[in-house]
Amino acid sequence: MECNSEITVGQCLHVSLLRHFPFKSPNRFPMEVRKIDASEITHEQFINEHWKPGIPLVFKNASKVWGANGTFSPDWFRSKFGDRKTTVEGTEYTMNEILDLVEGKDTSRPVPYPCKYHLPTQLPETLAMLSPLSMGFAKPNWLESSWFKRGYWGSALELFIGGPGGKFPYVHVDYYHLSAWINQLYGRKQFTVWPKGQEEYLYPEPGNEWKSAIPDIENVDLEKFPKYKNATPITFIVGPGETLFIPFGTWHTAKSLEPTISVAFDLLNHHNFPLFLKDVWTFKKDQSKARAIAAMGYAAVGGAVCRLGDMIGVQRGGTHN
Ligand SMILES: O=C(O)CCC(=O)C(=O)O
Ligand SMILES: [Fe+2]
Repeated sequence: MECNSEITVGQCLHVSLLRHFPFKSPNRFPMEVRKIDASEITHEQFINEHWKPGIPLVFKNASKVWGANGTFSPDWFRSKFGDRKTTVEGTEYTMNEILDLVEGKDTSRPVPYPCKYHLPTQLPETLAMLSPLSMGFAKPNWLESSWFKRGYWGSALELFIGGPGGKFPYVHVDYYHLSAWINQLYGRKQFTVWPKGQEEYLYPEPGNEWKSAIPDIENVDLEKFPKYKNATPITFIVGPGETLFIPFGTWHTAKSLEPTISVAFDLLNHHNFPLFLKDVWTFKKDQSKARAIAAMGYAAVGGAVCRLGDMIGVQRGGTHN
């Protein structure tokens, strides 16, 4: 909508905000997750309307630029990487074994969820099919800089495989205050997010504050977790070709509705960097104070270099760890 002289700037702003965030809860978190075509939003609009305010979004087709889009499927993985192994909950499986389980061809044992492959180390051949990783939106991403490729900073570029009803084991916020990008490439997955400010209703586990103590979010024992009755979960489905952006600090969980394949990666830049640094301290100090100080120093220098790189327009490419 164009602003014109017959309406005031205030009205114009109001109408324009309503257009972008049509359903508001009292704390300004939309009651629905917006789903849009990548052509409907610029990178700048994404930054201002979703990344900065921390509002989740589903892109209908941002991953169309990836070779993986339309290619990744159970049959494709069987034919290319059927023998590739990974360990899930302490048991080693081949790709063929996982796919037989999730597709119901093997009913002799439970289907674990999530079955994950760390792409840079376990399926490096596929990385070229996920380029550019940012899809034009997930940038700047300091996790693609060589500073944060070295060592473990809570980030991962992973393939998730799941079967019907496979539930992510807990409701959580992602480690290190990273924002997550979940790219659904095969099958449909159901996600649930909780509006900001509802952590109290989700009972963060003492000592593991990133994880809810509620064991089964679909059947909450309200006698044990009475505050949960105030929670307003938002549940929606992400289908093949769609990408879900989960801003840092957003409580979420997922359930595979059918055989699914997705690729998840994280985003770090100057917006979440201060909270990231705080988490580096919290997590590393459990190992040793000296380690935590060294890690903080390294991350702080890395962050400063990346910030400078953003200012002078350094292009980071490829993938992160
Ligand atoms: O796709 C899923 O199962 C959710 C993954 C997730 O939230 C995570 O790995 O942190
Ligand atoms: Fe997560």
